[in-house]
Amino acid sequence: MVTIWGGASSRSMRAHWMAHELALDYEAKLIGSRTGETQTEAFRLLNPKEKIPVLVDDNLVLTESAAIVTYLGDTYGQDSFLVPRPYTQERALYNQWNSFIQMELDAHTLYVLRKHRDLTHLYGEAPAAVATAIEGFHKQVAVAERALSGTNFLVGDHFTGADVMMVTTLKWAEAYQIELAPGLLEYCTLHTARSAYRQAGRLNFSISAGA
Ligand SMILES: N[C@@H](CCC(=O)N[C@@H](CS)C(=O)NCC(=O)O)C(=O)O
Repeated sequence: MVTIWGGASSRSMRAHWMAHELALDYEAKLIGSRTGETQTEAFRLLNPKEKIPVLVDDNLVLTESAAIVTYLGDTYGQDSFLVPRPYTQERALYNQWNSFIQMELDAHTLYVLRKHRDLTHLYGEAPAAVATAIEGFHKQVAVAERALSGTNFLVGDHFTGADVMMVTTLKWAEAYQIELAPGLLEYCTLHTARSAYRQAGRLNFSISAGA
């Protein structure tokens, strides 16, 4: 049986949302970041990065949210089209969006705000890095806004794991009071109305992250 570790974060939401899209019967172990639960000996054996989300499926352990989303679609949703089939142009575009989201909208931008605005007691103050992260987010997210004008989907003509990645990231930005263009807000409204999003959200956000 699949187990997904982690809750309370946008990144763990990606994993739970995809599992719910697939109506997967899985076990959720809702541990939060900075609660001490990612530092237990048992968890560190699974993920020495001490981070969530983590997926365990038999002897496979995955510790990156985008890899988890793609693995779930590939393995449990072959007829769902939630992840485009390998060796297709759609798959190449899907991979590109996921890399873009992880690097340009998440790691280089929102996560910089997380570290140097919310968690200054751990990572220190860096006002210049915060300012350029916000600027960088606006510049990069405009690319997504243009790509989504006239369509509700990042890849092809249907919902995919790339939309799971994008919507969770935009909701994270919103939670940080970053103003999103109307087209991106409409895109979020459409996809957050999906029942899988709502069910996964109730589960994922039923716990809190540590301070
Ligand atoms: N690149 C990883 C990032 C995972 C990550 O940084 N997770 C945070 C929560 S959103 C975490 O577990 N932090 C633990 C901590 O800082 O104690 C992914 O996308 O899964």
